[in-house]
Amino acid sequence: MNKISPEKIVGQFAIYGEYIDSSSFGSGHINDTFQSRWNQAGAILRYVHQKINQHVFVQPDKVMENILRVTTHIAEQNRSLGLPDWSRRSLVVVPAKDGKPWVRDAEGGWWRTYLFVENSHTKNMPSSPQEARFLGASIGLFQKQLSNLPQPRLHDTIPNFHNMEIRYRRFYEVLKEDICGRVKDAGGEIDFVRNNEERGAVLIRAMQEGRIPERICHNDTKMNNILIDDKDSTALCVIDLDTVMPGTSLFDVGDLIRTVTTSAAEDETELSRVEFDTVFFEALLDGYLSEALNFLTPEETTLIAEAGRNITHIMALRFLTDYLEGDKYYRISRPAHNLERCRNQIALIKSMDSKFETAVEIVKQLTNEPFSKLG
Ligand code: ADP
Ligand code: GN1
Ligand code: MG
Repeated sequence: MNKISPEKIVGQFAIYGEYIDSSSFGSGHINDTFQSRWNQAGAILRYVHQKINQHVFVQPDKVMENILRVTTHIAEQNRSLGLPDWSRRSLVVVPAKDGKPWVRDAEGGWWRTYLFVENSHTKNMPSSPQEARFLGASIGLFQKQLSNLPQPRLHDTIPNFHNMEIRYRRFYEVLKEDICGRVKDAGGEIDFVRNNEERGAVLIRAMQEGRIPERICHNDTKMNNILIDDKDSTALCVIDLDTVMPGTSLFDVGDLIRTVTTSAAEDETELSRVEFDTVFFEALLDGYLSEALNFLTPEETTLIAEAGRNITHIMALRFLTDYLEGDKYYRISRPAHNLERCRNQIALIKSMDSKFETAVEIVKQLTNEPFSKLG
């Protein structure tokens, strides 16, 4: 539960009407999210308010600068394409009454407001291959639409966010310090991440060596960061834009694979349920490549199957590090939550490993004979 209340804050945004009420909203791990309701001449409208996590995003003004540029650019492209509902297809920032895209609270916190995208929902797992396909297409489109964002370069809101060399360095420091005395409870998980360090660096090395290009990407494309249209289950709007910054397309496709092709939630503790599903994998990539195939390089497509287990590996390492460090980063709802998440991600990597050849074959077929199978 959120202990903070948005009531004193929301009135400082340029929202017309009479405030009715507000409540906690969503299930993100990072920011504090609320919805509010307003009576606008008899019609009830909702808004989304977020208190930005300043422990994670140390320069919220830079985050908001990126978000304004990205959302404006995508909205312009959707408008010019004549897409209906363009204001539901990218987040719309509601300014404060003083014109700024944020409001500061008495404790120095940073708040922002978005139009509420009505008649949409998020999910932690897809219900059908078709839904997976829509999700993949939405991230392919997102990357495509941002590929012509004018200069300057976006800010690195979290420098080295997916840099495994740096993530490992931090892990070894935390392991050595063992400030919570938890190392003894995580022996198997620690061994796994130690034994797999080399392959964990595969994407970051490909970037460092210039084998894959830098592109603007989202960097946090887990499926509940995509709003799904209630009406037809199409993927409507990519949200949670705090980490949109330069990276590789493979970070996004990797996080989609991690979250869309698993048969269980990220914190499922019954590990026999955690399985990599190749049918969802094929559908997801079929959708993604329908938008992305003509801008990806051959080296990028070759690494797609690897990207799924690489991002899952990053998450296993990050959850484990946070557990050992005393749960400073991710919101938890039970004491060993981060260790459970780590175990789950390791189980998913093992399942991905056991079907890796099939995954590679699927990517090969889709990239030679793109998006033909699912119609
Ligand atoms: P976090 O960074 O904590 O994950 P998100 O930006 O992902 O926060 O938002 C948390 C949740 O709030 C989302 O999963 C989604 O359910 C909901 N949400 C966020 N923005 C909107 C919006 N503009 N309209 C409707 N729902 C939203
Ligand atoms: C966080 O913000 P949210 O809950 O959508 C995290 C991602 C992780 C994800 C794991 C800024 O995403 O990197 O993949 O949790 N976001 C940040 O569920 O660290
Ligand atoms: Mg989120």
